[in-house]
Amino acid sequence: MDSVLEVASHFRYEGTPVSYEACHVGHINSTYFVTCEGKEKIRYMLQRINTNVFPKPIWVVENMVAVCEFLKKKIAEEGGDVDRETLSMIPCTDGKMYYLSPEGEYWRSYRTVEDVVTYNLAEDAGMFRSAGSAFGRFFNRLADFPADQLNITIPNFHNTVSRFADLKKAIEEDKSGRVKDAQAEIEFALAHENICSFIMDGVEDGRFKWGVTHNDTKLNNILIDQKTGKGLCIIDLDTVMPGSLLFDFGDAIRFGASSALEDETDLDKVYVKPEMFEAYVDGFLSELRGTISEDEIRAFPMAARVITFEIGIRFLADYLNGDVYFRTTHPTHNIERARNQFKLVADGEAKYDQLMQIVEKYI
Ligand code: GN1
Ligand code: MG
Repeated sequence: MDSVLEVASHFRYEGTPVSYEACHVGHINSTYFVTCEGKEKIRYMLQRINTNVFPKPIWVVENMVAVCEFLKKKIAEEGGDVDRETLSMIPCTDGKMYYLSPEGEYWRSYRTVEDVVTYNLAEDAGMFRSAGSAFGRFFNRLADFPADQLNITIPNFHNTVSRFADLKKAIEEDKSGRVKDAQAEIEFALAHENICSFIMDGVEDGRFKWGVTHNDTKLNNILIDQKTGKGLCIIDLDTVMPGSLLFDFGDAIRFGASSALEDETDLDKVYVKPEMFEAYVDGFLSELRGTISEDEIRAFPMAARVITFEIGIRFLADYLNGDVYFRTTHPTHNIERARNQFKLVADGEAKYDQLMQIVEKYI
């Protein structure tokens, strides 16, 4: 692999890159914090784009540049802090917004937003409420972004029907001989095929709008201001693409309304927390009132279940394919994650009436 400091030397940083540390969050790209010394110490984030997942890395960078520029204008109009409320990408010495190394690896960089925290678990409803309003605000700010200018970095990213077809293919091919070890999980997945088309059906018949969405709304993709505790800056813009806001809602609940981390293996510890669901609904709708329809609000509990199922079948398919997509630390990692997600699907099913009662309060 490229040397991180050598790569860093190709970016127009203030000061000289002197040290770096790896950041182990995220299943896809490789991320480093680079410290530069000059007049002051400044930290930058340097990321190697995973070209197995993003075969057209330049498309990812183009989207990020366009979205960040657009957001900066909006934030300035609102009188916000353009340096902290969205990412500031750093050009390379040749003016490009990415660096292509002689080894053929693509790198991009932005300035680190300081004095923020991120969470992998929502322990506090107030904080998860502000996560909901941060993603609602993000959606609103991008409402008039010219969606046709976005590159489709991963086609059918949240098309659960096509994700299900991918799983079936993985089962048929059984590339790593693991089908025999995943019988219960495969059975669970096959028994839930009927929920896959829930969101796309609503999009096709016009009940659910199509806008610009983030598509990876995990709680740890929000930088939370250490001083105010408010959701400050949305990161990981790799999959910003046209979509339904139910994708973003569902993914946020999947991750943040869970009682446990995505790779918790003690399934008794994994369940949906209705109080976190409610906090997120409250925050999300505080920003989206007027933009979102009653049909969409009523679809919240199902959307959360569908997107949780979708990520579950993606983990399962990757297990069957031999762990070629998500980063894993051990051979059963992906199937453990799939089990964890399926437990949430089943619990969301059992708590459906309770979640619907919450949602009805907002209609
Ligand atoms: C991946 O970027 P990262 O690691 O947060 C994945 C998401 C999944 C998530 C599961 C491009 O996100 O779709 O929901 O893992 N991103 C991509 O944790 O596939
Ligand atoms: Mg991501």
